[in-house]
Amino acid sequence: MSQELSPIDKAKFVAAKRAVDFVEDGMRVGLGTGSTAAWMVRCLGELVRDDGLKIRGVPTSTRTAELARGVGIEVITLDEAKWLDLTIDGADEFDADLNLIKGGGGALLQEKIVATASDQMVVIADIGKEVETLGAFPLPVEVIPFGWQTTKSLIEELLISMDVLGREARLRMNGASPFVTDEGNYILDLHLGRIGNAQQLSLAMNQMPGVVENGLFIDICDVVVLGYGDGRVETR
Ligand code: ABF
Repeated sequence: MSQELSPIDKAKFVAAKRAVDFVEDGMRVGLGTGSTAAWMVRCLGELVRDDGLKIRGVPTSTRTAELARGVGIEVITLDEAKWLDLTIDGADEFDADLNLIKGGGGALLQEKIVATASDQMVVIADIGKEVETLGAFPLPVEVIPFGWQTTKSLIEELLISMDVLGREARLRMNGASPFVTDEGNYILDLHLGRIGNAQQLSLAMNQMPGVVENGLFIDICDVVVLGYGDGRVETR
């Protein structure tokens, strides 16, 4: 299958295929969102169908839930699972400490809840996601629709007080309307350029009443499985 793919899809596919080696019979598995995670769900579906692998999956979005059911994975809720053995998910950026930016696909809230309720989080990524310092990818922040413009102003003030380089916060749109998450919230994308102290920024933003969660995943990821366009795979 991988031979017909473009280099970027091949990188995503080989990372996903390697990552499913972490999955064992009987596990409760968190299923990430995004194009790389979709490869992983398809690979797991093959194992369920062809090898009789028995797992229960907790999806991180309605998109992933539909895909998982479609490939024959038993889907349960996080509350039914209570705790997960493993989560496999994509990312928008990762650094040498395996800290991440996630949420480009709009599912960061469920992704963070699921990942933190897992014994292990494995991230699958193509080489383009590796960065020295997080922040070139706009940082998604999920906010409550009520008073979102006030929350945006408070975030911008925080960025100034923390001396963050870029300070522009943009409401994510879906055509002419705001993009709405699975949880009914909005997303502000923060164009920061470079995030010097990711942990401090994450904690400070999450203290604001209008902020639900942000896309910085600090000390959550255990392993990154990195795919290359030529089919090589590395584990970090
Ligand atoms: C999810 O999908 C997100 O957290 C991240 O924003 C995105 C990565 O998408 P892709 O795998 O399509 O690059 O994992």
